[in-house]
Amino acid sequence: VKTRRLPLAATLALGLVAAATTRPAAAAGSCCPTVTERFPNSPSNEVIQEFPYERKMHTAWKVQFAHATARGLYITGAWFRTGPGKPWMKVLDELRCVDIFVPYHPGNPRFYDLTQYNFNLEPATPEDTGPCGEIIDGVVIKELRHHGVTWKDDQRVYRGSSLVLWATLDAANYNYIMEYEFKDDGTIMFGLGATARNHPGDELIAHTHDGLWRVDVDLNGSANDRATLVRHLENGSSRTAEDVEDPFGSGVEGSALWVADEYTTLRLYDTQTTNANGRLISYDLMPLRYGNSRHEEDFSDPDFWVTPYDATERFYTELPSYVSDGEPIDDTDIVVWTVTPVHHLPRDEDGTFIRGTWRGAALVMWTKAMLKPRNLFSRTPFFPY
Ligand SMILES: [Cu+2]
Repeated sequence: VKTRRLPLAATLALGLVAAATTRPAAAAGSCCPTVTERFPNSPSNEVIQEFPYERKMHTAWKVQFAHATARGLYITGAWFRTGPGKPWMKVLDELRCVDIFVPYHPGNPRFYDLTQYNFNLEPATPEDTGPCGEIIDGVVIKELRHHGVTWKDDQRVYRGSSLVLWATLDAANYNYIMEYEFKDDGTIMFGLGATARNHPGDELIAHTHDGLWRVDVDLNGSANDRATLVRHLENGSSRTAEDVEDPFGSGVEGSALWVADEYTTLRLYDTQTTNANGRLISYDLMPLRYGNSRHEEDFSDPDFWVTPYDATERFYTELPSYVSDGEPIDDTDIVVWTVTPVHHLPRDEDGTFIRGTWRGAALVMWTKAMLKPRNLFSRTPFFPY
């Protein structure tokens, strides 16, 4: 741990939205905020993280999570507070990786790492937590992570932080890091990091690891959700461009492609909630990926699916049948499904055979998706107005 003077923005407290009005000082000689105990009245599966700014609480996340065999780590609820005195606003209901599809280039094997096996989370180690983390339930790591510059304007700058919850799915030889990041500006990032030992017998065979996600955004509550598809279009020789926004699936459940040229964005509104400027609040779902995974399986053809909420619909591979009856999805409780694909081309950095035994660990390869707030604030967060 380096000893250095702390910038103001780094004096964050791993904190609690208890009645406390004074912030604990940062630990001397540490780049970490002081880690305090969890709020005693919180349920054991809940963490609350404040992001103070100029000695007052500015934003905060309250996140509930769960973990289970064949499910790994998942989020069961998340609420955000946009400022001091503002109420908690619900953002997420369940956010879960419902399967991980792993097809190998020769056609076989084709693993479903969550629904085909009973994999558990790997016990967390002190080395997992880093300097600013703690272990919960022996398997979940909660950390405060500095994510760099949030905004900068000449001599002014705001360096942001995130509450990160992660755990490692022990998929036999393989490991998946399941990570959920809640940024101080309201952004949520989620994804899988693929690592550990390449499949025995297939160590040098290329494959993909497709994280298949069920994303239940319940902005300001479960009712009155609306999904639209936003596309960027260039108008050829006129040199103009436009962005068009259409109701997802014309208001009926279905699927859509992510088109890189169009910056395709799935926008998720609450139709009844506006910010101080009178604009509807929403979250933009944006993939952060290197390519698209397309396989023989029908569910892999599109990149986004939207269905009405149905507690019995839990399997990504069943999506083509879920949407076949064409239920309406506008201004109701909806669920979004999307994929975070990792393309794994084995290389020597993954490991090597030493006297006939494979030794090494594939360096973590990430693919994520981002939920970015739009008009959730009415002006720039953390800006010294
Ligand atoms: Cu792999």
